[in-house]
Amino acid sequence: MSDVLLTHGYFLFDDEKEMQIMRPYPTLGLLYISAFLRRGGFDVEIFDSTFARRQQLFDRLALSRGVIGIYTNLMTRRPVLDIVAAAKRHGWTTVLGGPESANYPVEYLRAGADVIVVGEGESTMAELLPALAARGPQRLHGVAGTVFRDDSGAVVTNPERTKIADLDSIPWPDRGRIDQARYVDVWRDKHGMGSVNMITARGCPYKCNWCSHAVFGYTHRRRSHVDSAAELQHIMEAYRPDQVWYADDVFTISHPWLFGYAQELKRRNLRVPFETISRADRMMKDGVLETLAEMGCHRIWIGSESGSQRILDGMQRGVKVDQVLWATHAAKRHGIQVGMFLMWGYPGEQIEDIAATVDLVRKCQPDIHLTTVAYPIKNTGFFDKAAGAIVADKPWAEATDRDYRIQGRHSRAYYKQADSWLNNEVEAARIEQRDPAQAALRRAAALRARQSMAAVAAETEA
Ligand code: B12
Ligand code: SF4
Repeated sequence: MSDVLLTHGYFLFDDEKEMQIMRPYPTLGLLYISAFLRRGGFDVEIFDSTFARRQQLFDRLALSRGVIGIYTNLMTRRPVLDIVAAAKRHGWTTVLGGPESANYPVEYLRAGADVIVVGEGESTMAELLPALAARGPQRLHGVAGTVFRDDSGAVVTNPERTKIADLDSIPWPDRGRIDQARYVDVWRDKHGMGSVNMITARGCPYKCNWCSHAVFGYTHRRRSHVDSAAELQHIMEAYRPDQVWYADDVFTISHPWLFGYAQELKRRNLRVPFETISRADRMMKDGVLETLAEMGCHRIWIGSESGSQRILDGMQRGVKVDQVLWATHAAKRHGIQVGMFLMWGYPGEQIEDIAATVDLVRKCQPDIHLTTVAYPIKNTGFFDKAAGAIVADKPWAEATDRDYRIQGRHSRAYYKQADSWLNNEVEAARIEQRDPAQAALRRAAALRARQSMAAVAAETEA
């Protein structure tokens, strides 16, 4: 029997939307923990639920008992609770980690979990597993980075665990223990390019106030150029993807690091197409874009969020609208596709702010733009700001942080109209020269959406 069974609550085949998009990646956190524990002599089993059915996991749980470690994020609350319940029925000790359980330790303990690991899981798990074996789940006093319930049922929060100072000291994610090739194949079948994810840093020091910092806090730690490039080389040799995705929070956060990494890749004759995400203000140099292009960057995602400076400032985004405009044009000039992430419905947003966003995206003409209606994640500045107006329509166990309703905010239908306004306006500008008649139709559709929103806004204010 293994010392720990690691799994997560994401089942691709239950996710209709993702079945259309089909851009699955394995959860790196679990793979990091597996590699770290195995290096320390622990026996680790991974049940990667992505391509599995829930019943398969439940069948596995029925076969033996031991310690199960489950990754949590805000989308997987219900499946995680179901896994915890099934595991408990079969006599397992349940340990949860990741951002969601860090935000709701008491709720998860109440729902049957035995231990919540807050923060990085590697060293905590290495200390926790022997402690569980020796003392059981109710006597974990002193195991830093954990929350548990003692014999009397009282919740005990141990001190924080010190973060790993040298990220090069931990082994690379244990991709060999899952069916990594299947992820690459799925990507290749659907998008013509097999893809593998990796990270070169942990944590982000910026304070955008809707963003969850539950795991890494506001720290920022980087791996060395050499260690990152060596992992990339290994990925290419082992899985032969056509691209990688650097899942860093802000890939171009440190320009000296970026330039050094590019040099290291060149030295190894390694030019791998990739996509990644950044902030416009960390792209404000032609040298950065030029380097990204030379390294193989074919698409950069920019968290643009809003075209209204007032809203950006309210979000504590720390970026100027003009920087977004500059960065998108500069990326395109260097042959890099641009994806823009946008957010509707941040508190205080008026129709003029939406107009500013439409105007910005029209001018930027990104290759892709994606919108979300802002939702308050627990323990973020946005959550605290909106706290008095947040309403939970469903019980905690049946909902996610995405289901919180903010009183006084417009309906989903309203933001669907915002999408229609945006998409039609951006498309009209794109085809203007080539097809003026079609552009006029698009513009008329944009106007209709805008007018229907204005009518709703006027009604709400009246
Ligand atoms: C890559 C990524 C994605 C990818 C996921 C692909 C994948 N499987 O990796 C995609 C684009 C699909 C995605 C989607 C979403 N994401 Co996302 N994503 C990330 C991102 C940028 C990196 C994840 C990563 O690889 N981290 C690196 C590893 C090393 O860190 P880690 O996973 O946290 O693991 C460590 C600890 O958490 C802990 N740990 C992890 N698992 C376990 C398990 C046990 C048992 C233990 C003890 C410890 C433990 O130890 C690990 C190692 O130290 C994070 C931000 C971040 N920097 O982490 C956001 C993040 C996880 N995503 C977030 C969100 C909100 C989403 C979406 C809901 C967005 C949306 N609106 O649709 C969706 C949800 C998708 C879904 N259905 O589950 C939030 C989660 C917030 C929350 N409270 O849950 C984060 C934190 C971003 C943020 N800062 O707000 N995401
Ligand atoms: S949104 Fe991006 S830049 Fe802002 S705090 Fe989160 S990870 Fe950092």
